[in-house]
Amino acid sequence: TSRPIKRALVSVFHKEGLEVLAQAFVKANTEVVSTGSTAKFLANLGVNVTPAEEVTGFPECLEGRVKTLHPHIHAGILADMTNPDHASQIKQLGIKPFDAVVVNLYPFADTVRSGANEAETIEKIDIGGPTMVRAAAKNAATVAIITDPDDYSILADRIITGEGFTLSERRYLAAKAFAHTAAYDATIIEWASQRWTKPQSLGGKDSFDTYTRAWDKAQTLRYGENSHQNATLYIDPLTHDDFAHAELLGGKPMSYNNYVDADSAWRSVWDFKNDIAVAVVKHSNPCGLAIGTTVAEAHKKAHACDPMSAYGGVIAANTTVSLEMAETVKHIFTEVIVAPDYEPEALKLLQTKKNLRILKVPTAPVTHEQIRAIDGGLLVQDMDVFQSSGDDSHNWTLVAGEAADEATLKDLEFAWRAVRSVKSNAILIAHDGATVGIGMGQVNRVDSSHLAVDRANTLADGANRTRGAVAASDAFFPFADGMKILTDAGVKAIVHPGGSIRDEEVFAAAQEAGITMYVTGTRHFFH
Ligand code: 93A
Repeated sequence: TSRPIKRALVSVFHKEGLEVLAQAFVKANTEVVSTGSTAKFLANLGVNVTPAEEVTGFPECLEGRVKTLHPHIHAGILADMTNPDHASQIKQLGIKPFDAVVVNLYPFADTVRSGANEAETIEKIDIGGPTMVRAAAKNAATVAIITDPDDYSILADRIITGEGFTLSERRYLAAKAFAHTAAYDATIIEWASQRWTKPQSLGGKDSFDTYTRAWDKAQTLRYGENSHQNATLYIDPLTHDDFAHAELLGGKPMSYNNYVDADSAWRSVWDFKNDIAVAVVKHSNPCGLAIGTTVAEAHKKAHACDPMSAYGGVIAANTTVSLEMAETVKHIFTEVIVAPDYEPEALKLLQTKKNLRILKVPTAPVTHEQIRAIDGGLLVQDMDVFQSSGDDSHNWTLVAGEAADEATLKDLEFAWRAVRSVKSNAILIAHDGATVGIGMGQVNRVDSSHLAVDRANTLADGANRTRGAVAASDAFFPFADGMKILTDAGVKAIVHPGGSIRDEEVFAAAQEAGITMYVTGTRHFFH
């Protein structure tokens, strides 16, 4: 099934690595057909190249948009030479078959990332390249398709030895090539669908019949959630300064769990766009979240919520990490720190901690879709962000007690934002712009309330941190019981979405307990 490579078509945007191929072509006296600048490049390396224009008998036109889109090229790629009919047809037509096609495509994603305008970007949508790649891949029966420069050396080898590739090798290369053009198209879809949304004249909301996205492999991780699980990080090919592209300024490579926790922490702090915020996260739940007048103060307040759990945690800040904050962090065993930047002295100090992964992410997270795999399917939803009218305290409804004073209302607003980051069922107790007790991830709201109160008070060296504090619940209280645990502990104001069939019962219990209660009408479940 091996087919020696006597005639090759080469058309590549990136010329790196062509030297090894050129040497092989010269050595084996391979017939080479090539496009404009690739032909020049190969000729300079001593290869005897035939320009594509000579094969097509047609000049390159439309500023290069039409170079290889011609039957003399495409029948040469698509002729299945194991089929006598094909062989005789192309012979009659005076078309010679190709044994190998080497193509890499216009750098569409690089062009988008460089900030090029729309017209420049459109010019970098390669049409002729993917056409050749797909044609050659379809015709793996007789053609070898090479799209990956890492495969040049093996191709060179097989040219020189005269072996060519076996059918199973050509088929593998074909599958790889189809993946390459599919990812290329998916990247174009991502770009186009962001810009070219469905106009009113075509009616309805945007939604394609297939879910198509390209993700570039960024790194193979050491392992997944556990050491027996393989894991890979894929990144958006069109972005460059978001969390997944974070710069690692110190410490060991990021692990799977590090990514999950740090992403969670990063999102938590950016829920507070108008404040300086710091989050300490463990197992993707905050064990402390606070705002402050300085980043160091915010960190101290966040850490104080639960110093025990902060051990081995992830810290995120939504502003430059100061030397003052770094001096505190230095003494806390921390897996990852993520921030938009670091004061030079702070970075130097943190870099002395060899195991601390230091991530720099210059831009705030962008609202994106969230993807979760289920058996045989994919759930895609909009990311949960603070965008509903119920997230604005002006629209809250007072359902028990007196309207909160300014300071209490500020704490309620803080608690409402902070509870978004906590896995459901979530109860969060806060005071003075900091969490003091978090009850996360329980299967009933009573346990979450207990947990929040217990953590607040057992971790406080005898101090009572719930008295006079406020609380938020990510969803309604189905009964008054969970709420009562909070009021019994001295919580003076509660905010929650409301919407339970027993709302009146809950409101009455709040009234009886003499606390202030607001409902938002908006829920922030997080599972
Ligand atoms: O502009 S195209 O969409 N039309 C074509 O006919 C065509 N043929 C090859 N792009 C085309 N190519 C691409 O040109 C290849 O995919 C490759 O990336 C590039 C190589 O052109 P040159 O050899 O002139 O640098």
